[in-house]
Amino acid sequence: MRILHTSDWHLGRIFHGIYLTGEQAHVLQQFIQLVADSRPDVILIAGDIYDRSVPPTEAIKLLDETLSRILMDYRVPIILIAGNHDSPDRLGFGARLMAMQGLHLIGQLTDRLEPVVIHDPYGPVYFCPAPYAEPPLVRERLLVPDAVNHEQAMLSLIQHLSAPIPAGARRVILAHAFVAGGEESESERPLTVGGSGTVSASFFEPFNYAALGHLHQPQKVGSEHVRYAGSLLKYSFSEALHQKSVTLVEMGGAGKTAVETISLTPRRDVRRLEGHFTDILAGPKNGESRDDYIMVTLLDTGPIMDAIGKLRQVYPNVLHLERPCLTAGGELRGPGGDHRRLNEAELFSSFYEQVTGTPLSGEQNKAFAETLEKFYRQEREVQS
Ligand SMILES: [Mn+2]
Repeated sequence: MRILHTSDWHLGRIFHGIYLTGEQAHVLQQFIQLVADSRPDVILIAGDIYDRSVPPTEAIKLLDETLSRILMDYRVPIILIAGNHDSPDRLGFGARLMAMQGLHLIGQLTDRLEPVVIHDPYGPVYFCPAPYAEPPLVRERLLVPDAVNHEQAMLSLIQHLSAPIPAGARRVILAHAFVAGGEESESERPLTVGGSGTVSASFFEPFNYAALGHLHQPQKVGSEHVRYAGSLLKYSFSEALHQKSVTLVEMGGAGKTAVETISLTPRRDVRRLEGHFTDILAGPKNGESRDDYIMVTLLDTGPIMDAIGKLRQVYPNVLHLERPCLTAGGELRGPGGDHRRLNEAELFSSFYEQVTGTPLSGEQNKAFAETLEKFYRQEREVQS
């Protein structure tokens, strides 16, 4: 059984004010070519298909085009689960009809959730799709009052999905979760406000392969067969040194897996440049593209007139400029440094303290976290 694992496409993503749909189409073209070349038996997409619950129409068209070509031109079945950025109901539209064509869309969690079975010459493989679901929803839908946190909710989901699988049968799980031990990037939205929301890596050990989504850096967690495929593109400057890829998994009749990562090459790279103004203005070195998306950190201390305008004459896609060494006469810096590095809870508490002069109490912090989580839940489930 040959499995192609990818995740976190985030179609419709806006990066520093720029729609990335064109860049995403470029990389998905490579993905389709990879499907044509490697002829997998199944494709697994482990959540965050879209960047938000109501994606722009260009993103919907891109997903439609990509999935249609894979299914119609190459007839490779696809199993796709919702991530924390997706609207489960919108993603799940027409799911039963499309399953008949080989497109298994698992958006909303229901008690009818069951493995998708795909055969190879050695017999069946059970693919267990665990869509992203908050603990309250897992408690309600699977009738498990113990599922009070992400850890317990994932355990309940795994038990539910594993129940119908015969002992000894080969099994693969798709899950969108923060597995403890995994390394975060700046472009993931935390699953809980102010907490980690992690689940144990040991839950995934009994599976022959775990196709994970949520963390944007391709990585294994603990074992070789428990893996994040990583995002389609670099979605923050903190990922400048990542090599984005998809994972090709070869599974034998005994369930042993061999894993290979296949690099994706973006049309424009995301890079960070650090140095003095005149050196950076000298332009790209051999092999570097001036069209890449660039963040510049200037080490100069004095003011520079229209620094970003001049940099853009050399690098047209400079999206962010930092001046950490600026001493006098420059822009004012906010109290918390770069606000883009702060999460919502940190932003709110710094705002509150600035306005009232007193820090947030533990209780107020908790109230803010609960309100924000409720907001995210509504955003995923209700028209926004
Ligand atoms: Mn994601």
